[in-house]
Amino acid sequence: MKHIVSGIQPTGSLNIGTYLGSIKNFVKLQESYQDHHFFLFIADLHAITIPRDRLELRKTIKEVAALYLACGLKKDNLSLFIQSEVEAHSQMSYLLQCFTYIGELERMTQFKEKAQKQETGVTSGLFTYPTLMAGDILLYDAEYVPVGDDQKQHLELTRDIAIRVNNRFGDFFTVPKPLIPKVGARIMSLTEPTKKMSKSDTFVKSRILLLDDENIIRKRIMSAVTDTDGIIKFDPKNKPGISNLLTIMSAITNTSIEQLVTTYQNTDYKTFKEAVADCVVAELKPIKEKYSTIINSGELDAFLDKGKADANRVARKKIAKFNHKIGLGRKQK
Ligand code: ATP
Ligand code: LTN
Repeated sequence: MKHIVSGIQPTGSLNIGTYLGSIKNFVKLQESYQDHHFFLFIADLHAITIPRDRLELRKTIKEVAALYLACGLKKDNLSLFIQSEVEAHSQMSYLLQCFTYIGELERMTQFKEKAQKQETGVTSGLFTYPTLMAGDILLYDAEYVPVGDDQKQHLELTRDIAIRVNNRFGDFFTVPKPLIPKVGARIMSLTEPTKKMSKSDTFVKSRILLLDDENIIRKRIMSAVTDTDGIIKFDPKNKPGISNLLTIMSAITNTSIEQLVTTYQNTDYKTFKEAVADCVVAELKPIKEKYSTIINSGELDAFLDKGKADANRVARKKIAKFNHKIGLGRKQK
């Protein structure tokens, strides 16, 4: 069976950027790729590449796991697991470092941006982060990797590493392809719409969390930064705020941006923002309800145990084969 793999870091409460750029897309893909098996995980090993409070981290791991299910993923063709519970991920990351050049890692824009923001020392874990991600994907021979726009470069590197290994040792890894949503791959900050909406932004008003109360959601959207020309049209360069709100509405309602522009072009920003707020509130309401049932049930732990067993079965086999392939260990043939 073919595999689809993706992960989300437990670096903070999830916002509608992560939701529209990844989880909502996973839900759709589960419908269109029913013959594939999905390995989705909580990337806690990635989260520690930047210093975290350990109690906060543990709480967020659980929250992200519950949110995956609350957002409507079906359990049939899914293994949901916590990355650190599958040791092969750390092992594979080290092995792949031996097939990755320093120059390649130095070129990663996410590393450069995160290293720049870092107040204390930049860890070598942050530098080698892309090899951990490559391992996450190659361990499962993923055919597709659904991600937001910001992960394209990491996916390209993963493909380069896979091809390099294959050229040296014969076809060993499946070379993965990214699946990037047409709308919603880059949701922008509500306060600075030229920047990505991010979990780690210090400004809380920049984002809407999946678990925010209705009145907070409405306030954030009504006060989202726009412009003064009063025209509703899609122009990300000159009108990033309005374009971002159109994108959010389009991704949620599955209505094209052109159609939304036609519907709202003769209204004002207040009316349009109220409509955006209504659709965000309606989308998040059932998620919040499901979340509160799941987080307090044994169902989540049972499903994560199953995911851990499924993932370990596949990953352990692959890492053992890889060790052997590259000449490690005692086995001669
Ligand atoms: P942070 O928001 O703290 O910078 P991150 O986005 O780098 O975190 P994750 O939360 O692990 O890291 O991202 C999970 C998935 O969500 C990835 O596929 C990523 O591309 C996508 N994603 C994250 N933020 C957005 C956004 N603003 N718009 C669209 N997709 C996003
Ligand atoms: N690096 C990603 C999260 C991530 C991921 C992965 C995504 C870790 N491992 C494997 C897809 C496949 C991020 O920061 N958004």
